[in-house]
Amino acid sequence: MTWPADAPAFLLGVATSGHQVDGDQPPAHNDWTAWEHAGRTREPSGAAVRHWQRFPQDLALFRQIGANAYRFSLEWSRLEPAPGEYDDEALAHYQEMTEACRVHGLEPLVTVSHFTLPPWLTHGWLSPEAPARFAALAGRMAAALDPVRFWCTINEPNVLALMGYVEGQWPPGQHRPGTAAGVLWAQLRAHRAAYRAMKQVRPAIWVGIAHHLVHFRPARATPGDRAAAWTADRIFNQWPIRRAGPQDFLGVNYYAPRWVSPATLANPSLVGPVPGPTTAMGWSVDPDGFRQTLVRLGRRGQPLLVTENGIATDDEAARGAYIAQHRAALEQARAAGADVRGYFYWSGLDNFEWAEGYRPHFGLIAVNRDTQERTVKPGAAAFTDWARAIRPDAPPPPPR
Ligand code: IFM
Repeated sequence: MTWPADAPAFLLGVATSGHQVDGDQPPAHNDWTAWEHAGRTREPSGAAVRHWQRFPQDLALFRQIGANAYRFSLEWSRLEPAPGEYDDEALAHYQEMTEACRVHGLEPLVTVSHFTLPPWLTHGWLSPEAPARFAALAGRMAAALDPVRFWCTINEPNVLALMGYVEGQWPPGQHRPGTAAGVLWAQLRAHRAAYRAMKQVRPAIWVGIAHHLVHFRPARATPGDRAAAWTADRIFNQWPIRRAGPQDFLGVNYYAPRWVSPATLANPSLVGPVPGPTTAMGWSVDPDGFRQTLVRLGRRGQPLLVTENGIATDDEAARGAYIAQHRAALEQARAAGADVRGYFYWSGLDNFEWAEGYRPHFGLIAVNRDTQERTVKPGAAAFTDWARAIRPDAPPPPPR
């Protein structure tokens, strides 16, 4: 695949997803609004950060902190409110957004599906028509959103399957590992069909999946724990990558390691037990796990895009350190041969963190949800430092 000649050589961006930032979606809008209105989250997403209306201002801020790229997602329920019926106004909104990205010097990377599903897909990804309907939507969007050259079909298929069908904390709230495997497989089939549909209309675009990768570490230095870490890596990380079919790049969402033993494998959870200090999500900080993940993945010989990496914290020194350490880890992985073409910090804005509501603060930009006022955080300076190293015209960093 040829990298677009006029795209930045390295995409340094920020990421968001529609449901987490757009706001003002009616209760029956998608599976998440229904879940929120059933009281299954800490609070409902409500007005979120009104990115739907305020995206021009937000894009200007992303550029101001040094980004040259922006990853955001489409909302399937808005685009296809009933099966086969597409909404022109929603499409026009996304066309405006992608054009605005260009105006602000941000290369758009668009995710077609980031967790939320339309209510008419009654069995979610297990609905027999889901892969074909999804592929039809993806093909239409690739054709209609002309300036977009980088796409993720689906965000974190393994996390959706785990949280919705094993842990039961996300819709549809089930505890059925066997079904989770089917949900993961359905998403991978949907990706394959979408990939074909998108490439048919725009052969030169780059299409991948944003894979959530956990760095599994053995809880103790015993053969049993090592085998558990190896098994967890095969099932959670590698299986989706191998079975997804064609991907022009491997999207990497990396946050944290997890320590595993045969006992924790039997009771899968993304979180804990975690030794040492943790972030507001209870996740440990492990930049070397990031380096190792990139180096290992890089051996597959495919370009990598870090589609998400970030920290939930109110400690801006910790945010700055997290970014600087993960930047160093990424640079070491590149020096070791991993073909990493970009990095997107999660997130550009504080936003709705699913079951956790608005409490975890991942953003480089804080949002006062009463006034919707935006403030660049001191921790963003580490991101701007990085931008200035690759883009000498980037603005000076915000005060630390
Ligand atoms: O907020 C999420 C995002 O939607 C998917 N990746 C992980 C982030 C932090 O939990």
